[in-house]
Amino acid sequence: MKKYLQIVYGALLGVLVIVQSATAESEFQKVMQKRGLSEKDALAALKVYNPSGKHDEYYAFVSGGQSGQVMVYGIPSMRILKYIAVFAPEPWQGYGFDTDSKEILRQGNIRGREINWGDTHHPALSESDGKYDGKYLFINDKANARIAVIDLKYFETSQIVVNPIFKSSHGGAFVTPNTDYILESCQYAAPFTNDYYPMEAYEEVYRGGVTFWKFDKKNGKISQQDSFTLELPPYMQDLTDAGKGISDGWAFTNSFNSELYTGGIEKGLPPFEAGCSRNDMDYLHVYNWKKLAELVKDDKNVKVINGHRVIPIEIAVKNNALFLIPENKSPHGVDVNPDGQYIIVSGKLDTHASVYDFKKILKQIENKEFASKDSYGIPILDIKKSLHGQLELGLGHLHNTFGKEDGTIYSSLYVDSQVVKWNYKQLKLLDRTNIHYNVGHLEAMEGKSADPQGEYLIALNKLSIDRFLPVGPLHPQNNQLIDIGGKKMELLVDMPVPLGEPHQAASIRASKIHTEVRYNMGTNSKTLKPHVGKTLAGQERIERKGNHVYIYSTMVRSHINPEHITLNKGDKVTMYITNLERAQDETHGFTIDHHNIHASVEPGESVQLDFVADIEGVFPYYCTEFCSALHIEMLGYMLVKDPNKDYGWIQKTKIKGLSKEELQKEYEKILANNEATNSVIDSLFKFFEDRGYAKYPTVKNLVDDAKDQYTKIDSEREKATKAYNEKNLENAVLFENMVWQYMIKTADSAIRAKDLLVTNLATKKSAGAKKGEEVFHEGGCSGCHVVGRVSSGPDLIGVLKRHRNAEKWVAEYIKNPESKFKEPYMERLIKFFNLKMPNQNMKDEEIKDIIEYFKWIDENADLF
Ligand code: CUK
Ligand code: CUA
Repeated sequence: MKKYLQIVYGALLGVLVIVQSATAESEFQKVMQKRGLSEKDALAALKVYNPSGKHDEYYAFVSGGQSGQVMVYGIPSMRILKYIAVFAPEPWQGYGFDTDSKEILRQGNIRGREINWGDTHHPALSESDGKYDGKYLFINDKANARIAVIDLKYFETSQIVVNPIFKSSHGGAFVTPNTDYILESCQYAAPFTNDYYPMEAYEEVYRGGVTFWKFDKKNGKISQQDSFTLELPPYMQDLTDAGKGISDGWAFTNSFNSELYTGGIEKGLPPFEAGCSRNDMDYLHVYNWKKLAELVKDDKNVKVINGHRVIPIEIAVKNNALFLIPENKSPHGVDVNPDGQYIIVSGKLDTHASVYDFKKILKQIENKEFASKDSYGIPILDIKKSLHGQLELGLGHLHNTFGKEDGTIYSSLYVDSQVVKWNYKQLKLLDRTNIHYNVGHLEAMEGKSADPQGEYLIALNKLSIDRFLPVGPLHPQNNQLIDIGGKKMELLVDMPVPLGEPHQAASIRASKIHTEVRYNMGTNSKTLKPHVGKTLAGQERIERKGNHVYIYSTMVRSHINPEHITLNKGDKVTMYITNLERAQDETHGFTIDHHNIHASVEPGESVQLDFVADIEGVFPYYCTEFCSALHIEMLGYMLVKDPNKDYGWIQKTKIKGLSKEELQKEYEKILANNEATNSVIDSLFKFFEDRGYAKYPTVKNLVDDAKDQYTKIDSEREKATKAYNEKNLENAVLFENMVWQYMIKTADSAIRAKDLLVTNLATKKSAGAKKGEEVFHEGGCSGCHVVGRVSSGPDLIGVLKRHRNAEKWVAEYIKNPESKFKEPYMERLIKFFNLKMPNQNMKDEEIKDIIEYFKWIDENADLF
């Protein structure tokens, strides 16, 4: 066991474990024992654990199902990073509660009706040459046939489009290899128009289709007028994938109702589920989107429905752009392999996976070699001539994702609750592993791109039954992480998903995502243009135009300007809020009580809130993010009076203040205090200049923030002096207090910057020095000794120079302090600090390391 752990340690950490590991090892075993973990568990834990501050290797974007959101988590840690609000209001982000985000959410209105939820299924990352480029994410709403665009610079929804002719859509979002189009195939067939047609009109009028949403990569928007739809028979199209490599220009969509069955269980007819799976075969739709995109340019090839261009079936057929191939009944996933030659169709009701060969398909198309035609006139290819082959995988094959090695694919078996690894070229089974219950989609890293990365796989399971602490009848879903880096798949960890049902995930290497941390001052985050309500410091104001009141306000640590807003009942209010911060992560939230509004105002952002002040009363407003030590004081009052009422009887009370002498004392005290603080700040700023801080971007950001805060001091000081000269001592004290607030904010950033700069500049610690530092802190030395200044014990800089034969002397002293107390130098120190160093029972090895640490301190003495 000991040996085994040494190997594990050695292999994982890449270090040689020698004698000292005996302690670590037994600790390790103790914890394993206490928590009832096996060696395998411990190994799995090591593979997924991120110590504080360490980032994950991949992002996973996971559909949030019925929440209408997208979930983002890190892999391998499975730590949730964000829920991106898409089709549903989300208060934390202010989404749907401030005016600008409401505009995005309302782009999803259908026939004038607000839709406040969505059923998200398939996230898709934007691609360049079939590879993920990390710029945009797209997600569909199955329930309402909508597609949303998320800008990955900001992780915010930037657009929602409503399909003008579909009533539901499942097969989206899937992108073409350069993100020219986002594909969205219909699911439940319905008339394209908004008219009533009885079910008996199913064959004649109900239709399926695929919509090609034109995406403009430059401005990050779908162009609705450049988008179009290919009409398809009402076969209940399911999932879709776009071709790539040799099949670039083509796309593939499967379906499950070649029977054209229309249900009617309440009339005594067999239900949909029986009727839709009566035939042995359904249809894989094969179409040439590049050709369709050409055809649509000519008006005579299209009919316009609800203002949207549709290419009729017969036009597509006539132009050799649409074909069908039989597939085993009611399949589910369809996935094009990384080089584009093979199309894998999942069996679902059949135990076999089918691998179609695009070369064979193309040959038949070129030779016009068709087996037959369907009742809509679409040519049908021979299945045998199209297949590369089939392989029996197991029960309930739903989805696929590709591995790194050529030909490897991983498939989910919903009924068998397994993940199978196989080779689709050689049609050979390689491995299978049990997961928990009912897996739907699965995602190996970048597994649907042209460049799969392998390493990890997530299984998105529908049921969690007994996996987690019970939370009532509605269970979380269960996403499981599997290590696929080795020969055998290894299940690593379960993650409860407390949102909606996650269908598909799209993963991407973390280094490909480049986000912004702030906006240019006064930006409307939804348009990325300057906001009409952009307000800079000093421009805060309240303007009234009739009964419409415009409030131009700002937020900055730690006040909201203005702090009093008095309105008449019935006033329409437009409130603009600009977050004046430049510092990373200095978000302010804003709400006015009882008004159902909330905004999250990121650094540099301006937001707009619109509401009617329709109830009389006093309504505090405040910042909803704990943004500084004075966050709770970040408040104001909205006072709404009824213009028809007389409030003249209200007595205004005056607060009794301090005496003149007391105020004068207060004033002098705070002046002195500010001067002292200022000299600390000066020395910090000098330190930054002397050390070339600007070379380190994160340090520079912090210093810039500090300087930014510092510049605000002058005007407050002016106000203080002015008040003092006008003998308004009360205000003089308060404004000097404001000076101090800004100094504290300056120091707050500056001290963080200094710590970071020191870490950047210091020489590298030896392994011993590193350990020594740990021992120094853990052993309690840092309770009395602060490096760089005298605290309750002496400063340790130069401790190795203060004694003859110092290394030996210091070692002896740590080991046995009492032995030195009688030395004259020590007698003086003890008297000065009125404290004797206690014996901390350090081991020799630890003392050696501490000395190494002291050497490192001396090497870097000028940094402290
Ligand atoms: S679907 Cu949910 S498990 Cu919408 Cu891709 Cu298959
Ligand atoms: Cu701003 Cu709290």
